[in-house]
Amino acid sequence: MSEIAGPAAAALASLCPDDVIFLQSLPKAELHAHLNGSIPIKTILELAQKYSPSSPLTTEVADIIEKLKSGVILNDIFDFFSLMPAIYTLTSTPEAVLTTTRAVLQLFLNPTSDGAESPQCTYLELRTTPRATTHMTRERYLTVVLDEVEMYPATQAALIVSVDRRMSDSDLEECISLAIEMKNRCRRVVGIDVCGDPRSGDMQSFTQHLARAKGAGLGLTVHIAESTNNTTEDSLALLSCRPDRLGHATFLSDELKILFFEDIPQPGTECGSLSESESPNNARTNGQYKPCIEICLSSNLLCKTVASLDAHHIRYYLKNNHPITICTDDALPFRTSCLGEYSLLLAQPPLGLGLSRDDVARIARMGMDAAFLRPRD
Ligand code: 6MZ
Repeated sequence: MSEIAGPAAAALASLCPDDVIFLQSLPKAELHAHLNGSIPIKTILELAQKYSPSSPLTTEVADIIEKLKSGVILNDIFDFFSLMPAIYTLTSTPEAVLTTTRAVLQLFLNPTSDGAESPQCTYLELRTTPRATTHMTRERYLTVVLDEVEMYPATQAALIVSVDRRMSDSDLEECISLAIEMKNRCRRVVGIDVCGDPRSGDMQSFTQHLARAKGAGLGLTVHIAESTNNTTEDSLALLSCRPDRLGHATFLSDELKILFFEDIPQPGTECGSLSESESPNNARTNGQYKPCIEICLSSNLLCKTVASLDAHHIRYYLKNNHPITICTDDALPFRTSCLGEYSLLLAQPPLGLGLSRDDVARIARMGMDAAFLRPRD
């Protein structure tokens, strides 16, 4: 049974059966899916039952579960972050992390999870923030997730370690060290992500850690300019690390886009050097730097960071022939799927962007090309 609702469901419902078959048959990469944001509702309900069999759930957790069941309505992006503590309450033991990871991998990679005969996506880079609780260390958390990822072939599943914008220097140090150690042991650990509430954190202090991760051979993706709260300095600090991919990039200013993606010849910069020198000239890349933009249409619409598909920044990147990839972000609250997100590309306006099948196929290929662990590796 399909769990999708909202804009993705409306777009999918408007397609003819041939279009749906076309979208299902496209090889698709899901490169921006947060583990705890992608838990199937059925699994959340099972976890809630196990969580406290003898006493009622705390009101807060019960309230959030009701909202998730009936469809969360967000006033803005910050409402999204208030859902997470309740979800984390239910996924605080190694057993719950295992159940969750297994369910999310099945959701994306097993046939029929989307009500169709084909898996939602061909290749998944699942991301998650290593969380220490009273029941487990960060290392244990990651090991549990990685063991599940490794149940699938390397052509299908890999892991990105997220660091949260709220993390302290020592938390970052620990998470990046863990990611590097695990990557050295297992090639499925493919990258680092910077995520979390856009209002928090000083990204300049993150650059040295991100440089270390890149130096160790990990791919780098960062949530950037996701909300109007993200300042130019914040984006500059992140861009100075030359991430391989950018999450959202909704409010990246035209000035920064031109400076980084389209500029005239100048030597590049080292990670972190931009804000030290405060010289925007150092950012110029002669148009050679084209980080793939991870586009999450439903997420942006439901978090109200984008008013409509017509106003969506995907149009800028398509017009400028800049690589993009289509992602679900958090399928649980946004009630979406890979098929749902691709439907938003193909459906006619106002339900979708009205792109041609050729354009949609080209976008799907760009996603496959932007994977950190290429299926051919
Ligand atoms: C920024 C987000 C996010 O890591 O516990 N996360 N960060 N912007 C978003 N857009 C809506 N969606 C999810 O998954 C949940 C965590 O991912 C980040 C948040 O830090 C959230 O707590 P994991 O598996």
